[in-house]
Amino acid sequence: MAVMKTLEVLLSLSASLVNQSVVVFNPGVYYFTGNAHAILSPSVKWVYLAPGAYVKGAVQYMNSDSPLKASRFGVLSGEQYFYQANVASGYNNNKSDATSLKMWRGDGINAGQSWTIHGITTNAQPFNVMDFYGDLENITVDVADYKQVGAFYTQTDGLQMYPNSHVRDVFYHSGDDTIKTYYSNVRAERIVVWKTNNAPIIQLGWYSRNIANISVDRVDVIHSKYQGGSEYYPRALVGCAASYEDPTATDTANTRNTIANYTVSNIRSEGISPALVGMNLMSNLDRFRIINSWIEEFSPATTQLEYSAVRGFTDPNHGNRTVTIGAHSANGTGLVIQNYTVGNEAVSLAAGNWNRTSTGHLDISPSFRGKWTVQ
Ligand SMILES: *[C@@H]1O[C@H](CO)[C@@H](O)[C@H](O)[C@H]1NC(C)=O
Ligand SMILES: *[C@@H]1O[C@H](CO)[C@@H](O)[C@H](O)[C@H]1NC(C)=O
Ligand SMILES: *[C@@H]1O[C@H](CO)[C@@H](O)[C@H](O)[C@H]1NC(C)=O
Ligand SMILES: *[C@@H]1O[C@H](CO)[C@@H](O)[C@H](O)[C@H]1NC(C)=O
Ligand SMILES: *[C@@H]1O[C@H](CO)[C@@H](O)[C@H](O)[C@H]1NC(C)=O
Ligand SMILES: *[C@@H]1O[C@H](CO)[C@@H](O)[C@H](O)[C@H]1NC(C)=O
Ligand SMILES: *[C@@H]1O[C@H](CO)[C@@H](O)[C@H](O)[C@H]1NC(C)=O
Ligand SMILES: CC(=O)N[C@H]1CO[C@H](CO)[C@@H](O)[C@@H]1O
Repeated sequence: MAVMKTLEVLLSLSASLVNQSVVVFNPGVYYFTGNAHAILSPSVKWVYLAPGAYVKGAVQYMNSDSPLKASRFGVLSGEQYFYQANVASGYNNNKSDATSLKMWRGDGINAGQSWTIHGITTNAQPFNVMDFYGDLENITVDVADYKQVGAFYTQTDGLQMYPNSHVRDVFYHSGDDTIKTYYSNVRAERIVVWKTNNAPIIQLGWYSRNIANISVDRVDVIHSKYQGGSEYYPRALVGCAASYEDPTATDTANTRNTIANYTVSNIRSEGISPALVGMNLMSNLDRFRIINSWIEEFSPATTQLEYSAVRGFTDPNHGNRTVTIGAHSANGTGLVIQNYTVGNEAVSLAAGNWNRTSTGHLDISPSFRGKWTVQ
């Protein structure tokens, strides 16, 4: 194990740690400057940030054959970086999904690897907080007691949850896709969110996805600061953005793909809130349930943020068919909203207070009549 001293972090971590498997930051303040970050030696599997360690930098794992880890109660802070700092552009602001700096990055990931992050706080990220590269279908993430603060910018996403991930006890201050459910067999629970303007809080869009068995339970939105609704980039508690490549197109579906067996439960939103759902569906939907949701109050009507829209896109490769809801669900009901309350008022079909202009503000495409319910 290598114990870092302040001056050493300015040296190339790759060169100085060739045989080390653990890097330890003891209590103290460390910095890499705004145009460097820690590209770790391939031998390094574990970054240990002791309580009281405050590291101004970003971490890039280069190990391709071991479980990876970050732990203890220190802070990793991106405060020295420009917004969207692009490593390939000298850390200047130049947006690139591939090379803008992630606070946590892993390169050359192989099947069977995992990443554990326990206890850590990430501050002031310049871009997506975390992305790994390589075989992302076969890496899993284990997150506990994680805090993310200082979302001063947009593009301040939450963590990726690769297949079979378990994410719990998290605080997110986030300005973009926050709880990102892009993969199957994921459980996310006990998440407190302070949301700034961009993107839905639970995101499952951008591409047509074939995913199943996802559970998001006990989400407490303590504050949200959306400025206005957005049709293609829904601002809602649960949402699917339209196509990443062609956001205003509605023929971007793949009707071979289905989002199934997905449950959001016990989601509460305090204060002025956005819509419950905003879905531009590029996949079929089956057994999608939103159970026990509470919205304290909606944003003022001028923002158009209160409308829950669900609309289906067409698939040009399969006869321009529109995606389906409920084709493989009990009673053909693919979207079940159960126990939805706004303020003190329970919203349901039976109570007749669900539509666009009444309490629930659900504006679901008429073509899906009978395929969804609110009860
Ligand atoms: C920004 O990044 C793109 C590639 O993503 C590159 O072509 C371009 O030269 C970069 N611009 C600057 C100013 O570095
Ligand atoms: C669903 O995902 C959980 C992990 O969240 C996993 O334990 C379980 O085995 C999965 N179920 C199926 C049917 O794959
Ligand atoms: C969804 O769950 C049902 C019931 O457990 C199961 O029969 C079905 O195969 C699952 N669907 C997918 C796509 O995993
Ligand atoms: C309905 O949801 C609320 C939270 O909004 C919860 O407190 C309540 O227990 C739920 N009711 C049932 C019957 O589950
Ligand atoms: C699908 O829609 C496109 C654009 O409207 C049209 O050109 C094409 O002929 C349609 N294909 C089928 C199979 O209907
Ligand atoms: C299917 O619909 C029937 C009649 O409306 C209802 O009694 C039953 O509970 C429904 N089943 C499910 C699984 O929702
Ligand atoms: C919406 O629901 C309200 C309350 O039930 C009703 O008065 C109104 O006519 C409905 N609007 C539409 C367009 O159906
Ligand atoms: C090597 C390995 O585990 N590959 C798996 C990666 O994930 C895909 C999709 O789930 C599987 O089909 C592969 O078998």
